[in-house]
Amino acid sequence: TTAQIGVTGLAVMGRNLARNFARNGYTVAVHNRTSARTHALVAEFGDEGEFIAAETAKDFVAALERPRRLVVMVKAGEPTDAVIQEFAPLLEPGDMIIDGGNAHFADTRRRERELREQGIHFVGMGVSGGEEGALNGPSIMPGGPKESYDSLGPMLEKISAKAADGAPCVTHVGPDGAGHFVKMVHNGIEYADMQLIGEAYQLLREVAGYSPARIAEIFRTWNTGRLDSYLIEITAEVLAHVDAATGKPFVDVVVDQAEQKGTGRWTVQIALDLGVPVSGIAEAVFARSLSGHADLRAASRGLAGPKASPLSESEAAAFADRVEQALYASKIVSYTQGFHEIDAARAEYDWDIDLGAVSAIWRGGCIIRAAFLDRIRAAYDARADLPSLLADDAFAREIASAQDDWREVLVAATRQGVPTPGFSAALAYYDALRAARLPAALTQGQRDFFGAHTYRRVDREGSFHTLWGADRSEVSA
Ligand code: NBP
Repeated sequence: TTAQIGVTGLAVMGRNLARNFARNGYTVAVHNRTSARTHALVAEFGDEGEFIAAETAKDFVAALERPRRLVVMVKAGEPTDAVIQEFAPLLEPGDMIIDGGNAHFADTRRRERELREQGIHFVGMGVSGGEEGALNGPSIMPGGPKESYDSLGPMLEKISAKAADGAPCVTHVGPDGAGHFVKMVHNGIEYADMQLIGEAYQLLREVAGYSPARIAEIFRTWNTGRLDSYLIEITAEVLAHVDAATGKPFVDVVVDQAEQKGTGRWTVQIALDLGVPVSGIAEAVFARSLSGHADLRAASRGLAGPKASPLSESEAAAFADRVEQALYASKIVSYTQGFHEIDAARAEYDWDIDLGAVSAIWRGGCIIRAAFLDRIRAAYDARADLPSLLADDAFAREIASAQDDWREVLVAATRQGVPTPGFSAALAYYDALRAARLPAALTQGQRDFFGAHTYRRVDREGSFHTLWGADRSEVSA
C-alpha cells in the first residue's frame, strides 16, 4: 500500500494532524526524527485508521504515492530547514513539501524559491486552532503554487474545520508565503481581540465595580449577540472559574504578566515595514510586554491616580451596555487594520488574495472564529475592492451608532484611571481617518523648516520649499 499523505514531525501538532488525516480515511505515512514517537503514535492510535510507520527518511518517501505530499510539522526555524534539506534530495519534480509549522512568511518565500528550482512545490501552510484544531479540524491557510492546491486542497477540505454553513475552513490563500502571512495576521488580530476583551473586563471590574462571576454573566449575554465568538465564550468560562485551593476567582490568583510566542510581534514588525497602521495590534503586543515588566510596575505603583468615584447600580448597568458598544466598535477597527495589512502585502508581493475568502476560513477551527466574520465576508462580497472595512456601509452604520457610547467609555476610563490602550488606539484611528485635516500638514512644515524636506500644496501641483532662513519666500523644489 502507498500513503496519500505523509507527516514528519510527530510532536503534539503533527501527531494530531496525522490522526485527523487517518480518521478521514487517508492512508498516512508517519515519520519522526526520533522514531520512538512514530511507534508510540501507531501503538496508541493505530486503530483510528491506516498508518504506515517509517523509520527512515527513505522509507518515508518510498511510502508516498506520487506526486508526494509530505507535511512537515517540526519546530519552526532551523529544524524546518534541516528537514527540508534531508527530504528534498529524495523527492522528484511535482512532489510537494507542505510546511504546517509557524514559519515566518519570509522564510517560506525563500524556501519556496529554493525548492522551485528543483521542481518541488513548497506549500507554506498556516494551521490555526492548536492541538485540538489539528485533531478535530483546524482552519488551514495554505500558500504555495496554485497547482499544488488542485491535488492537496480536497484532502485539506476534508480534514479542516467546517463553518456553521458547512463550508470547509480552507482555501488557497495565494502564492509562496501568502498562507503563512495570513496566519501571522490572524494571530495579530487574535492579540488585539484578546486585549480588547481584557480592557472590557477591567472596565466592568473597576469602573462598574462588578465581580468576575457577574462579568462572566455579562460576557455570556454578549455571546448571544453580535459579539458571538469563541474568545468571548471562553472568557466567560475563565471568569466564572473559581480557584479550588483558595476559593477566590481564578482570575485573581493568576500572575498578571502575559506571555507571547512572537507571531503578534511579527505582525507589527511587518506592518511597520509595509507602512500599515496596525495600532490596535501594536497596543496589544505592547500591553503584554508592559505587563511583564514587573520591576517597572512595582517602581511605579505609588504614582498618583484619580480618586475613584463608584457608579450607582443603574449607572453601572448602563455603563456595561456602553462597554459592549465600545468593544464592538474597537473590534471592527482591529479587523480593519489587520485586513489592511493583508491588502498591503497583496500589493507588495503581488499576491492574489481574496480577502472575503480569508475571513470565511477563519469562521471555524481557529481562535478568532466568530459570527462577526460572516459580516466581513459580506462586506467583501458586496465590494471586492473595498479600500477599508470602515468603508463598508453596514460597518460604518454600526460604528455611527456605537460611537457616542465608545467615547463615553473612554471618558470614564480616563477619569477613573483605567488603561484602555486598545479601545483608545481604535478610536484615535477612526477619528484620524475621518478627520478633514490632520496635523501632518504641520509636521511637513517642521520637516521643511529643519531639513528642507519640501511639501506639497493643497492648491497647486508640485513640490515646494520655503526659504525659512532667508526671506521666507517659497520656491519650487
Ligand atoms: P515542536 O515545535 O515542539 O517541535 C517538535 C518536533 O520537531 C519534534 O517532532 C522534533 O523531533 C522535531 N524536530 C526538532 Br525540535 N528539530 C528537528 C530537526 N533538526 N530535525 C528533525 N526534526 C526536528 O512541535 P509542536 O508543538 O507539535 O509544533 C509543530 C509546529 O506547529 C511548530 O512550528 C509550531 O510552532 C506549530 N504550532 C502551531 C500551533 C497552532 O496552534 N497552530 C500550536 C502549536 C504549535 P524529535 O521528536 O526527534 O525531537
